[in-house]
Amino acid sequence: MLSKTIIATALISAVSAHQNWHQLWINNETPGYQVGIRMPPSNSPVVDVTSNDMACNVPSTNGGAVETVEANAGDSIKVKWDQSGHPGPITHFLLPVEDAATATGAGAGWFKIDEVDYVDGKWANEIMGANDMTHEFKLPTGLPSGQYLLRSEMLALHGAQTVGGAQWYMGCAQLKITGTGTGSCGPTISIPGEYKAEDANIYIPNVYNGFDATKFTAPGGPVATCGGAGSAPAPSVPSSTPKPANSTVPVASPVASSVASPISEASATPVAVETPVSTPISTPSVPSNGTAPISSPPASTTPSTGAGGALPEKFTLATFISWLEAKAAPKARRHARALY
Ligand SMILES: [Cu+2]
Repeated sequence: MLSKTIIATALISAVSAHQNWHQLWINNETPGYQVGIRMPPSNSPVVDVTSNDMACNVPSTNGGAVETVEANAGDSIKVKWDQSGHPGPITHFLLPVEDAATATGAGAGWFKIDEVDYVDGKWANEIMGANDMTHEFKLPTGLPSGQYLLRSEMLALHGAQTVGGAQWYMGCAQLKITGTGTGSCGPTISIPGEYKAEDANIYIPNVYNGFDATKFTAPGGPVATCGGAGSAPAPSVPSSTPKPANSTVPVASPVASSVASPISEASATPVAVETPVSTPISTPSVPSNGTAPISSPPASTTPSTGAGGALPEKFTLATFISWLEAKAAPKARRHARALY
């Protein structure tokens, strides 16, 4: 029989198997897997909102080799991420730059062009899970021609009950956009700078207890509008409303098919869990009490797993993960860089 320590070690690494953005499509045509996107050296999150890595993640080890991809204002952009059981929104930002191949992205001038938070009882990651971890949106029609960094951000809230516990996953694509816009887009924000560790949508003390996800709005301000009269803000988000037919089991198939998914690893370990492991980390569905949209430890239905608390004799995987995270909190939040 495995000791709790061994299981804990296995699960900590499983839980910390994170996510990256790997591919984009422009009007349903892709330049290729990991083409046009700066790949960070690991799939670990950034957790320090003051870090320059908040802009485009940890600098790629193949810097300079990334292709800048052509697109037109108004084009449809589809992104595909790794499977994610981490609850939270997805947002997209653009930054006009002189040279997309060399700009670091850190600093002022970013503007938001797309956002999906918590829709119809599902976080963006769950909605994407029902769509092969893809999400589609459009470039604003009023964009001026030029080079841009396109930043895709998935914020994970499963640790947001502590300051610094929110996890940021992001990547930047390099785009050369042809557009007819003559003005600029705004409002703009600075990355880093805009996000503060204790912002109400980043540090959420009650994230597991009474938090109303339906009122959540992702960081970064409102979606921008571009140019002068006649230009439109980012059009609606085609894939944010998945086919209703899929909506009852948003993450089932990706979980089953993704070997790299932390859920698969977790379920492969011989942990004695009582609940089905189909969606252990992400929210299985809106809980009956309706107050804890982020799955893990609804205090009303599972034994307390406070930081110093002991693990109960029988426990669900969600409870165990939350117990682990509480137990290893300081390390777990910084684990990322060290473990990968
Ligand atoms: Cu992770």
